[in-house]
Amino acid sequence: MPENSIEHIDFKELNEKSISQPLVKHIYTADPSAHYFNGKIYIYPSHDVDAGEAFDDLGSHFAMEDYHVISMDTVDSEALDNGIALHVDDVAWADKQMWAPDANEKDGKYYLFFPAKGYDGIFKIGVAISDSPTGPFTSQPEAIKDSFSIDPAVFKDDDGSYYMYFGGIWGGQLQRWREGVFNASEPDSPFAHLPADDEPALCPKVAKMTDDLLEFAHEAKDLVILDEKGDPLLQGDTDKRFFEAAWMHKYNGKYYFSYSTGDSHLICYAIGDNPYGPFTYAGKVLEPVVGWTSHHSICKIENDWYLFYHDSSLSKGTTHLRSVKMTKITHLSDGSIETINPYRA
Ligand code: FUB
Repeated sequence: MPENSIEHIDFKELNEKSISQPLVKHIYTADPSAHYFNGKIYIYPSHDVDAGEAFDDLGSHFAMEDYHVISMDTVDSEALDNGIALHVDDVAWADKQMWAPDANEKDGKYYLFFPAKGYDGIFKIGVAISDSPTGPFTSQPEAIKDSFSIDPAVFKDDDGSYYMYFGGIWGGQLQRWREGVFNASEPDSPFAHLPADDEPALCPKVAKMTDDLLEFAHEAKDLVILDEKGDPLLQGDTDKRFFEAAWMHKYNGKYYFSYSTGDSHLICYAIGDNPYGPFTYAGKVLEPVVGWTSHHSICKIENDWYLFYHDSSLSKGTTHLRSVKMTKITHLSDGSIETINPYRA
């Protein structure tokens, strides 16, 4: 449901048709990365605000300044806002745009991974550490060496290795890193520097983390997504190719890489046999939500799997004022994921 149709939406009816309601309503939250740590649910979202920035296709209106961690005792409990966990003013290298974060735990310490623009206008990814899953987090003085672009998701594999998946095109600047260095040439347009529609799509990136979770253990690699014939998806496959919002989960020994298709407003997934891929496109997780962006995470809680996602229904379609929601998700017996429609017919 792209935002250009919002004038036709009856929001009262839409709320009644929504399969779930916002987890919190006193602030706007988006891009939820959910984890189940020590028997409790922790959600690491973006904290949406209206900073008065003009709308553009580079996402300048997403001018977020801090992160709040949301916690829940059980899937049916009230969702609690634990206050400011990290503010951009406390990150020496970051200037603005605290976009979609993730977190993970190792040896009793909690690591918040987050993208932000530096003072040079280039997105990098940073790490901040806390003794508590709800923060407050203390940032490292520098961004992760050789990090770039947005939307980090850090997955812990069964052998105790951690991998970061990241990247985002258009405002996320992934297209400017095609040669391994930031391409600063004009124009500064979301549509410049992209492959042609009949060329392989830009790939999300994957890097194993060092043991201390503070750096990449190797240069980030392309995560290739293949179509059913075994060919890489093309940039013109806009209803299937990667745009942003990387996430990884493991189910029955297979690796499920899920992501947003951005301008076609879907959450899709691809399946692989190892953390690096290649992955084969497998279908849709979530149909379009109200608002331009779609961003999610998939998390096992007790014996069930849940999709955490966002929409802009609470703000009546304001695309940068979103609300985090959750709903159960089903892996079918053939390993596919049942597609969710966020609004009943
Ligand atoms: O919240 C800002 C950006 O919007 C995120 O980084 C993207 O994934 C999209 O949801």
